[in-house]
Amino acid sequence: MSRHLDPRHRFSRRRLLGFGLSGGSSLLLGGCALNGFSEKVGETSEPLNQRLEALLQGRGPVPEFRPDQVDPAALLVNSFNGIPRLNPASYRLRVEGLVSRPLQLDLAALAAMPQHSVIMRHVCVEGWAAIVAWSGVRLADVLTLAGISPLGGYVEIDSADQYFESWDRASALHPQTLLATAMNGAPLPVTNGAPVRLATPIKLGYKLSKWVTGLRVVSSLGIRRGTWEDQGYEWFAGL
Ligand SMILES: Nc1nc2c(c(=O)[nH]1)N[C@H]1C(S)=C(S)[C@@H](COP(=O)(O)O)O[C@H]1N2
Ligand SMILES: [Mo]
Repeated sequence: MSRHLDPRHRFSRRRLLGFGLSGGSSLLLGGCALNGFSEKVGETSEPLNQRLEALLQGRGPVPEFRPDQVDPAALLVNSFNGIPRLNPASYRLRVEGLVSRPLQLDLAALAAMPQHSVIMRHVCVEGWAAIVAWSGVRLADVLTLAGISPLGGYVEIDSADQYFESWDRASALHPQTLLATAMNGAPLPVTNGAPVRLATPIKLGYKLSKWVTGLRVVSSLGIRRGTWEDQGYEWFAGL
């Protein structure tokens, strides 16, 4: 756990966001130039424009692992503020902020939504990784149900242990980003975030909030960006 606090490791990862933004903006200029060009050449430039769209909207699906590659023993428990015990009967997931229909979803409502699984590598900056199978609902489905505003560029995530996170919209809407209620084929253990935690193959472990109690759609990032981010960790933390 000390590695999370050691400033020497703060910026050791590639700055993916910085790279993506500079690449994206030059591509955007390229795209504008191409628009005039595409009127002349017609269909030939269409695949280029589609590629540009995909880059601007975020990335596609990440390859997954096989069920026999799941390694339950490799998944360490990382909790920095104790283990909150939420009562499943009274649990509600709040969805608020820039949404047209604020929600309070109980576990039955989440279970009634389409269920998805992802088998992914969980990577913790402390230097361990584990292949885990998560199941639950897509975060995108919950945000769509709530009517996420086009102005909602970010999602803030509250947890019962006061852990805090904020995500970019594209990562939140990514089809492999789940609000997981099951792990490795069994109900999510309390130590791993029951009843609801975030799971995605596109971000580092510290972005994957456990014991999620609230989602708030916002138009810009606040002063607090995340429990670890506010101590110098990379905010985008893409994998
Ligand atoms: N609410 C909450 N979420 C959290 C944490 C935490 O302390 N509290 N730790 C994070 C870190 S650093 C990691 S690596 C993963 C660990 O998940 P696990 O305990 O299920 O292995 O949870 C993340 N989500
Ligand atoms: Mo971590």
